[in-house]
Amino acid sequence: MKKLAFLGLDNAGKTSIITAITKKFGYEEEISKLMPTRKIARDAFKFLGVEFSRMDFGGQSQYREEYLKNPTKYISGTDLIFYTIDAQDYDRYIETIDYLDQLILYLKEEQDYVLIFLVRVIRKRNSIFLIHVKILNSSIRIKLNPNRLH
Ligand SMILES: Nc1nc2c(ncn2[C@@H]2O[C@H](COP(=O)(O)OP(=O)(O)O)[C@@H](O)[C@H]2O)c(=O)[nH]1
Ligand SMILES: [Mg+2]
Repeated sequence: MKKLAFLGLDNAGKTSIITAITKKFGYEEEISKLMPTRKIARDAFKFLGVEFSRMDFGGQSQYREEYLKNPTKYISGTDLIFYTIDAQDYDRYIETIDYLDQLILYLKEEQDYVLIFLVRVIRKRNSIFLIHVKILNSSIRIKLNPNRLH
């Protein structure tokens, strides 16, 4: 069983991305009605014979505090982490980088995981996702915050 986690601030687009990936077609209406995720929404699926468990981490500040207080309980053993940022939410860049920074501090102690950035951009007129994916390896992680991660 592989564990996937979607993390990021509230309103970053995590649940929308999961919905779009899962449904492939006709997801626009469902996305337009999404409510903020409460705590963690879990589901499971099978792909190419491999079982995946997927966790969509609600991103409101009280939840974030709880995950960071007890990361072993929530994040430990995750194979693939999708950290989602809303590129158009300029006012929250510092808040999202701060959350990512704290997660990375914990992840430093974890082994064998892959961190992928999903940067969401909404084109208002036709509601299309543009997803830029970047894989971080350990050397890039060090670059993110050289003072604290060495
Ligand atoms: N117009 C438009 N709205 C979107 C799109 N994707 C997400 N949204 C809206 O953005 C808001 C936040 O998305 P959500 O997936 O709930 O964020 P989460 O809190 O990170 O799970 C929701 O109100 C969605 O309806 C899109 O492609 N176009
Ligand atoms: Mg959500």
